[in-house]
Amino acid sequence: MQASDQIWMNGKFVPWEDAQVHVLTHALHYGTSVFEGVRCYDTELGPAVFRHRDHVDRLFASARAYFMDLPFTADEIQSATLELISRNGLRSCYIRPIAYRGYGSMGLFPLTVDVDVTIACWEWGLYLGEDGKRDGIRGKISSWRRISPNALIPYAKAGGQYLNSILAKVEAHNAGYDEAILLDHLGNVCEGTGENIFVIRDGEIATPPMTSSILEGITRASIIKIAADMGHTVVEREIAADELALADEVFLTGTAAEMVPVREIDDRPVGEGKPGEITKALLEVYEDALHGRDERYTDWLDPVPEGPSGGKADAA
Ligand code: PPE
Repeated sequence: MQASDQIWMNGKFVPWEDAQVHVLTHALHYGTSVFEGVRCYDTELGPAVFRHRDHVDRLFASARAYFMDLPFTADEIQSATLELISRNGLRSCYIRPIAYRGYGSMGLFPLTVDVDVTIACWEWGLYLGEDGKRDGIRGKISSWRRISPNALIPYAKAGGQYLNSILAKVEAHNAGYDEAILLDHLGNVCEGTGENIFVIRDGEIATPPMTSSILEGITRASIIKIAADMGHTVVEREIAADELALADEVFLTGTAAEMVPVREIDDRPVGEGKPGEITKALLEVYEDALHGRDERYTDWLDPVPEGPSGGKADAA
């Protein structure tokens, strides 16, 4: 990965290489962490974080789901992130805030273990590649089902939950596909390993609802808004697995991946086997929104204050 200069750890800016944890950190053993993936773009307004507060709010919602009290406020996390980007002298980057049960005691009762919070940011290209975004990717319906609300908390973005995504990702990769599409425990279409999914047929844009065990994606919400503003009908409804075979267009959305057309599912072309017209039109407006080129969506951007960047790390 592409290292940057500093990482924010529990209120201090430390050099990248010093941001270490003990091997008996609780989260390393039990997955007791909650995190976010956020992006900062080089926009018309200068470097700006996309839907920053929505991500911070979701971090706190995930933490609540696992009984974690963060020792910082949402405002503190948000302003620490902006300062971190500025100190690292980055104009565009991926941002990873994480809150986790730290070092102190072992065992499955976690409430006695302190919660640590760190924020890192670095330059990270698109998750499914630039060519994936341009030409579309090849998807495989996973034999793994998405974690169900009977066992975990699908709306939370928690570290341990990603073992489910990892199983699906490896299976898809080993079978020669770019990404897995997971069904929920009832067999309805759910999402990718790190992206939400949209399915278009006869002009209707559908996406699975909260009740299909999705992570309620912020990119998903942005695309729903943009599509509605473009006059499309977006329906949040259960999508049967076999609807994928009938779809005219399918695309995935996520912060790391952004918006990615799916050109093939299980070796069957989606529509004409290339990104469709509605997908391409949405992608164009979405790109404009990310880069501050569309006034309707500039409220989604949290500008990084200009200032002397590259401040020294705090003493350990
Ligand atoms: N579902 C899952 C399971 C998921 O992890 C993400 C984000 C989404 C949907 C889309 O949510 P949003 O980013 O708010 O639109 N996945 C993050 C982590 C990916 C990773 O590889 O790490 C991300 O995209 O940053």
